[in-house]
Amino acid sequence: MSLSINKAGIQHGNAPKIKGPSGVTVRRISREDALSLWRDEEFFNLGRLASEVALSKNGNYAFFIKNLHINPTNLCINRCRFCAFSRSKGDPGVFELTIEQILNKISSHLSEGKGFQEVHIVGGLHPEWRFEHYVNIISSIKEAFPFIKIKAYTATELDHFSRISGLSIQRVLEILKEKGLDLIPGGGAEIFDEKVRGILCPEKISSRRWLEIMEIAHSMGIRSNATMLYGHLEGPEHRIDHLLRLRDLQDRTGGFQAFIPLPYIGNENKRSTIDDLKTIAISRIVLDNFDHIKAYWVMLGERVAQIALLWGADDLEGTVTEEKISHEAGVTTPQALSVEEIIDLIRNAGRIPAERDSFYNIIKIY
Ligand code: V47
Repeated sequence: MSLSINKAGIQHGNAPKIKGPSGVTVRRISREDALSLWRDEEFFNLGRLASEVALSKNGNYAFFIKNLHINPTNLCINRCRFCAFSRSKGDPGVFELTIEQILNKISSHLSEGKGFQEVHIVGGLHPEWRFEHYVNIISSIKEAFPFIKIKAYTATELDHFSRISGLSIQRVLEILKEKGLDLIPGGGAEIFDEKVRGILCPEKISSRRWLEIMEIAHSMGIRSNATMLYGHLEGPEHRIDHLLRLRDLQDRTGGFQAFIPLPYIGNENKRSTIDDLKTIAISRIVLDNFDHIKAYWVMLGERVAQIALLWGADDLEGTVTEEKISHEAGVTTPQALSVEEIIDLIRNAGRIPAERDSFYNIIKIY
């Protein structure tokens, strides 16, 4: 496909237009357009186009949040083959945090003066914990720290709660929301293509179920993110298919806040910065109804995440602290970045650092 960036705009079929600040126009693109953009487009053109879209949506801002990731347990009945984090009973390195330990982590983090906005809680599907325990984690955090927003439990975990409790997803979510759940992280989506998913993680919920759970959450006013795990068995056509399924759902619900492409950690030989940046750029262009594309520095690495801010991303996630999922898989990024480090990354990329809350309200511009 020929793509040209000029004052007259970028033409992709007849779909709706997005207008960039420099007058560039992008139309909603089809599966075929997206594939040919991926295959044929000159790398820098792709980056400029994606950056135009990002600028048109969020101006020159790049967002971050002061947050804390907590994984309550790594015991998991699923044991997906790509996941280096999960353990079975008796394995070395198993951990199960008590609610008291979770609360202590939060309060010691607060007392270190790292005032933060949000806890991000995801973990394994524990073989014995009951739904009530997962609910108590949320209610205990909210009771002790009512000012902290709780982003917790992926669609995979929510499906597990529904199975072990016998309650519908709707009811599971009602209870969690009542006890303090504020929003849902985007994990567990992996790759939607049924064939690839069937090899990558046959034990995981189906793509259809993941999307259904998100649709129910959105219909209840609970916002969420969406992820895509790439760089394993899939090809570009599977990545684009994944994006289009998300775009379709977002057209119906509008409940997704951010999309986060996650590079598979574990086969570094297969990874390249070009691939990471192209994935961010294509995501930004295809997901014309998503406000935010997050470059998750923990998995991308700080430098690639920084460059991604010029390839369509507008969010670096946050200070994070104690990330375990990708560190178990061997990433060499730090466990946390300070606010100063994040601000420097954003400024040096020529963007304006904007500290945000869980719903992208700006708290402070640096
Ligand atoms: O779903 C597991 C992925 C996800 C590996 O919503 C791996 O704001 C790479 O979803 N290599 C969990 N990825 C993390 C996640 C997330 C992270 C940051 C922000 C948000 C958000 C969500 O991690 C899992 C899985 O796709 N994962 N193992 C691995 N070896």
